[in-house]
Amino acid sequence: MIDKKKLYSTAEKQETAILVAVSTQKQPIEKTKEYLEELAFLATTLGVETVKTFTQNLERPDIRTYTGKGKLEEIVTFITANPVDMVIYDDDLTTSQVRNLEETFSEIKVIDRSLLILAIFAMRAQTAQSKLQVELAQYQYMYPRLTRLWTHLSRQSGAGVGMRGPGETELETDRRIVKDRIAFLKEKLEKVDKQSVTRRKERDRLVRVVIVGYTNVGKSTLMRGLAKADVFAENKLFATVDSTVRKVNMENIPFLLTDTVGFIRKLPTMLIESFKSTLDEVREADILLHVVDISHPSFEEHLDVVNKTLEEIGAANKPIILVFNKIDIYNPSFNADDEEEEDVPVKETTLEQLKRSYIADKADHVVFISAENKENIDELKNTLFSMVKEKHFSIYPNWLDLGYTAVQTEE
Ligand SMILES: Nc1nc2c(ncn2[C@@H]2O[C@H](COP(=O)(O)OP(=O)(O)OP(=O)(O)O)[C@@H](O)[C@H]2O)c(=O)[nH]1
Ligand SMILES: [Mg+2]
Repeated sequence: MIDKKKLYSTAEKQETAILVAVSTQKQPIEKTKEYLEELAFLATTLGVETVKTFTQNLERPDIRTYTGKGKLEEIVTFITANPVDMVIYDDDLTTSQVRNLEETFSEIKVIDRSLLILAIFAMRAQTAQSKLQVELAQYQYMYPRLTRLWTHLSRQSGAGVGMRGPGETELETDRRIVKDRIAFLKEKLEKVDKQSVTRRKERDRLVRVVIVGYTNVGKSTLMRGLAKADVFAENKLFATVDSTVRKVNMENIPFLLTDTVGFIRKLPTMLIESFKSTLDEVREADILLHVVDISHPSFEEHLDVVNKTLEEIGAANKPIILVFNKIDIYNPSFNADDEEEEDVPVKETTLEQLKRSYIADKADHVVFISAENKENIDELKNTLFSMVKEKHFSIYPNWLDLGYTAVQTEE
């Protein structure tokens, strides 16, 4: 398999990139700038340093070279004077765009948004299942795009796609090899998926609570707080790619709490397809804890992205608690609508103010917390517990007769 870790290795020297995005009528320049910040964060996660960003206002991206000719020349001039390792585009590129850009930039790598996200997933995958899921998604991404870049990369990695028979045309051979590999991975993944379905079935039929949300909002930090689980949390995107499940007891009622992969704007569709089994955890949830990073200037857009992704995977319309996290660093001046509050320092935005704000009306169950500082966790626990209890007694109406007593345990 093409080893993205090797590709973006930071061992010798930090790789550098320039980022490119186009602003359209639908995507004003402020949005574009913010998306570029996210793209730079994605690059950082892979150890790639952004040295410059380029944006251009266009009706729509150019079908041949994404940006227009003038901007392309500007980019070429820049990279001639300041050599970089790659050019990263904030949208997905078509095969012909990749081809044209590769020709223009010659030795410099051309990377698009999906490729970047796939590389991060490849770096983060821990279990055999998620490794297979990512590899499948990578090959599915690669198949329609088999271009010079890929043949070049595959030769470097020296495995998988690189093994071609002599005398055949490279691209055709690559296509066949990739196709075979996809079929092989699908079959292997199906077996692993079956095992995880069995594993899920074997778990007690306990109430299942799944933590969902945009990437880097604090899902794993919350999981640690609620389940005392030793899960990995980091200020990087997609720290979590595999799911972690823990059994939690609240007042003698057990339930399962799952931390899982985060979502992002334009999550590559092949990742959603390949991660079907991981996302089944979300689909099979009884209750969702949707965590939102309220300190992020675009938290409302993130909320929409997550809701849309939940719809896409068939997990909408579940009982949900909307958990606004990171209230300790929330700065309301980010909200353009709240101009009067522009100068209110962070500390003065009290929990009470948040509860009275329009944000509190965003769902039936809304809780404001700081997972890191353990602020207002009790309110979250109470809300969650009453929902878990209701569901639990609908599954086990005779729970109390089974010898379990619902005593109030001390915190
Ligand atoms: N200030 C502040 N930071 C927080 C809070 N909760 C989490 N963080 C930080 O936010 C970053 C991301 O936290 P994670 O728990 O890894 O987030 P996640 O949603 O699991 O992220 P992914 O697995 O990458 O999708 C870490 O640096 C945390 O320390 C909070 O309440 N306040
Ligand atoms: Mg996480």
